[in-house]
Formats: sequence, C-alpha cells, structure tokens
Amino acid sequence: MMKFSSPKELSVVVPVRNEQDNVAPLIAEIDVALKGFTHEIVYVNDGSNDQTHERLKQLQAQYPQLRVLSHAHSCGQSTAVRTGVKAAKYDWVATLDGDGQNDPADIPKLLAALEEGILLVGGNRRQSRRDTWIKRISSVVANTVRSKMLRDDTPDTGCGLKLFNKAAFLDLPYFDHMHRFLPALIKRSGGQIRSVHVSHRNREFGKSNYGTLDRLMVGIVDLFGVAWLQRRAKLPIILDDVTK
Ligand SMILES: Nc1nc2c(ncn2[C@@H]2O[C@H](COP(=O)(O)OP(=O)(O)O)[C@@H](O)[C@H]2O)c(=O)[nH]1
Ligand SMILES: [Mg+2]
Repeated sequence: MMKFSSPKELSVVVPVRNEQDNVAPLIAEIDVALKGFTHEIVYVNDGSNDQTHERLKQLQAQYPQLRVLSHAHSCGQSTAVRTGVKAAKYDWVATLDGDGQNDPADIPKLLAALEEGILLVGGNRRQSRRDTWIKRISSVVANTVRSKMLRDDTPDTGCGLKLFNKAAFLDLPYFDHMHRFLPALIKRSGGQIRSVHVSHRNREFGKSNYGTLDRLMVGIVDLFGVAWLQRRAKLPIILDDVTK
C-alpha cells in the first residue's frame, strides 16, 4: 500500500461578514504561514455592509493567490463556507474565522496530523480560549452535551480552524449552521477525524456576529437534527463496479 503523504496544495477558505479591519492583517499572516505550500486564499464576503469587500478587492493587487466571492445577501457562516469550498481548486481545504481569533500558523500543524483515512482535522481551543467568561462557559456546556449525545470524539467543534477533504465535505447533508457539526457528519459518512490543540487570540477589531442565547437555541434544534441524521445513516460496501 502506498504511504499516505500530506497534501502540498491547499485552499484556505475564510467566511466574513463585516470584518473590514481584520482582512488585511489576517491575509498577511496566512501568506506567511503558507509560504512553503501551493495555496489559494478564498474569502467569502457574506453580504457585508462595511468596507470588507472594497478592502479585499484592493488586497488582490498585493496577493495574487487571493480570490474574493461575495454573496448578494447575508446567508450565514455555514453557507459562506460552502460557497468557498465549492469554489476551491485544491482537494484539501482549511477554514479560518475571519476575525483573527484563529492563528494561520496552526494550519501546518493540522496538515501534519493527517493520516490515511482521516478526512477532517479540527482545532481545539480548550487550553487557549480567549473569550469572555460567558462564551467560554457556554462553549464548554455546548461541547459536553453535544459530544455525549453525538459521540463525535471532538472536544471543540465550534473552532473555526479546520482542515478537511473537499469532496468529503461536499458529500455531507447541507443545512444552515452545519459548520458546528462537521466532525459528527464526517464520522457518519465513514471518515475518521482528529483534533489538534491550536492557539486562540483576542478579537482586535469589530464585534462578534453571534448572540449567546441565539446560538444556544439554534444549537439545540440542530443537535436533534444531527442525531436524527445519524439514525438514518447507511454506509454501503460496494462490491462490484459495473463500469470496469
Ligand atoms: N459568512 C458569515 N460569516 C459569519 C457570520 N457571522 C459570523 N461569521 C464569521 O464567523 C466567524 C466567527 O464569528 P464571530 O462573530 O467572531 O463569532 P464568535 O467569535 O464565535 O463569537 C468570523 O469569521 C465571522 O466573520 C455570518 O453571518 N456570515
Ligand atoms: Mg470570533
């Protein structure tokens, strides 16, 4: 059997909504972190009403690997990620939050954790979380309930920093807010997953788009939805290929 070799080409997808002051510093960091890799940076501007789009277009002069896609109206983070993944030109995709809280220097760590059969490597912010106490507590509670109920072997699914296989992602059932359930969904389709400790930083500019209570209510509904999807999963083992 051929030994698994870590990908050398990568698409980085960053969903953003109203992150005008965060785009330039984060793109500079991604550029430095991925110097040794063939890569593209795909920003998906999700109906921002600040200068995010204009700043991204200006930055394209400086960064030829930067692509910019824009939704005419805001559709949310999951849909923005999906737009970026569909457009990605490489087989492996890393996602990052657009607010600078994830460190692009962690991307090579995620790549190094890939092995044969692994389709997703997720970041784990448990030891490094830089957020308000209310966010930290609600994250611990949400992650504990979710991992018990879905058995997804993942301590932190809310981390925006992830690496996954493009085809495997596009094969998953799609729904708004699915980005918080990727490990459970990948496992459901037969893939293996890993978690890797990553750093986490303060948000320097702008403000969070999510309210704690809204996120909790949506999360509870989605938890039951994903549990239902797990019950309806079938993994066929295909014996004959009639096309050969
Ligand atoms: N496309 C899109 N991205 C969003 C939306 N809300 C948040 N994001 C992105 O999701 C990431 C995390 O959002 P943030 O507001 O920092 O949430 P928090 O840090 O988890 O409280 C950032 O990259 C945001 O730009 C949205 O409505 N649409
Ligand atoms: Mg954030």
